[in-house]
Amino acid sequence: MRVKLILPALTEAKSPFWRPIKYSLFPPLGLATLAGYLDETDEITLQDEHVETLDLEDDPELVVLQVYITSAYRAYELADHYRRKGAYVCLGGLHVTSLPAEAAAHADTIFLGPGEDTWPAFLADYRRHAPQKIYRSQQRSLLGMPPVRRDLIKRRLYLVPNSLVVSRGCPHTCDFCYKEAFYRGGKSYYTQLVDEALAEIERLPGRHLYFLDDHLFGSQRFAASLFDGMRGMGRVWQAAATVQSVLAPGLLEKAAASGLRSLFVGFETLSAQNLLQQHKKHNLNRSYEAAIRRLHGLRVMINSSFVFGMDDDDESVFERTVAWAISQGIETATFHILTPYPGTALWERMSSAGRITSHDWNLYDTRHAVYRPAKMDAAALQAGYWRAYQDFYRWGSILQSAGVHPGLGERLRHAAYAGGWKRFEPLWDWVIRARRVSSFLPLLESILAGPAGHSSPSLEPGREGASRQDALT
Ligand code: B12
Ligand code: SF4
Repeated sequence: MRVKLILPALTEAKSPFWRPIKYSLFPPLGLATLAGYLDETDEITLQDEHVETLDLEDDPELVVLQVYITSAYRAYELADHYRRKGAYVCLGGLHVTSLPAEAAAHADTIFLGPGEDTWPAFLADYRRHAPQKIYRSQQRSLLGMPPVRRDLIKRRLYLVPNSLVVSRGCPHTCDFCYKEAFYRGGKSYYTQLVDEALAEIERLPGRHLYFLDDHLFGSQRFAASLFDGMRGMGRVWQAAATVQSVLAPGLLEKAAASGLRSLFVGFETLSAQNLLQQHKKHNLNRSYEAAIRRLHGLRVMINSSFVFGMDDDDESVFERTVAWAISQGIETATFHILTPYPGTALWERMSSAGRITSHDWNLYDTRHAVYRPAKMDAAALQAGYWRAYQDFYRWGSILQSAGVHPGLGERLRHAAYAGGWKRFEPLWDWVIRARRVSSFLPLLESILAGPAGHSSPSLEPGREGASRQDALT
């Protein structure tokens, strides 16, 4: 069978004028996961429109498209194209799960939720010529799943080819998060077996890893065993977790000892009122400053996530948030405009209050206000969002924030890392066009690893030194 898997891109990612590095970071892991269920005899093509021009003149029998909200229109265009050519088209992913009726108009079969149960079921039905129109995921498990088909990934086109997920979902339920809508009808948080996760890590070449799990520390037991197992592997890695889990005694130390060098942390807002309204209760009454001190104490850099436009935010929120982040020595920040994704509790609340102002999914990219904010107007929200990025990433701010760290090594690492992402964007644009992104991975690894001789203070003496680090780099 000739199977084509496509990750469609939103327009911005293909711009002939500007290619932001974030679209060349991670390969299409979800599709490579689904490819693992295909037969050895199947002829498989995997294309990621973020990094390559799609070949639309081919003649696949089965087409699989992964649909995010911001790439939905493009995905439908591609689906219509291949259906006209006589291919059987499958649509799945987050947006299909949120709005199945919309997606069904462009597909032969749609899939709701994660694919580990529905996709093999469909393949069996398809091969006996009895596919259904819709498959809903119910059996949630990662046990015994086939290896991700990484051989289909064009590693040289990505800065971070070693992305992986060892869990799905998250134990929490924040109103604005995609996850409740996506995991409806089954478990919304589950993990791999530690041994299977470690085996997957062993299979990955090189040194750097990026865990794309929503909350890698979501199960303390799982995370602690994983980090114990990773110790001595000589990896440097990045991931995402919550303030609460950072404050949990012992876990962060294990993470740092196994190579954690930068953590994405969902601070989201400095307002308790906002946290309450969005049901992000696990951030309430937690000292953000204490979490930051713990991370920096273990020499873990912080990528802080902030969401602007919650109901307690007025126009002062941008300056206040940026000033606080700089004063804390936070290395990088990701700002978002609050976005009510269809299917979420936030969407329900905004819709019933008549506050949604746009149904153009292209604008649901966390950079546009698609609803009426409570304490400022939409234009002020958008302007403030862009100002926050400018203010946080100007050289003066980077140097001020780097100066908060006590050691010269940490200051230099801070400036190199923050500057590298945002101040050298023209360089990234050139590197992407020259298709040389992967040559920058060693630089990323050495910045993450930190100053020469650096090791986490929590390491047992000699432990990391005796690792397979040299063989891996
Ligand atoms: C990596 C990532 C990116 C990467 C690349 C995406 C990629 N290579 O896949 C980059 C950096 C480019 C990116 C960009 C953006 N992202 Co993003 N990203 C992620 C992240 C962290 C991980 C995705 C991943 O690999 N997951 C692991 C794999 C195994 O799971 P999966 O991809 O979901 O695939 C499974 C299922 O979805 C399903 N499935 C998917 N397709 C199909 C098809 C069929 C036929 C079947 C059967 C099943 C199926 O089966 C797969 C296996 O279970 C997610 C958060 C998350 N945890 O998912 C956010 C996330 C997907 N991103 C999001 C957003 C908003 C964005 C941006 C708009 C952000 C911005 N402001 O710029 C942009 C634009 C995205 C776009 N291209 O349109 C939202 C999406 C919301 C939505 N409703 O669509 C998420 C959920 C983050 C969040 N918490 O809000 N992103
Ligand atoms: S903690 Fe993060 S991943 Fe978990 S539900 Fe909240 S926003 Fe989503």
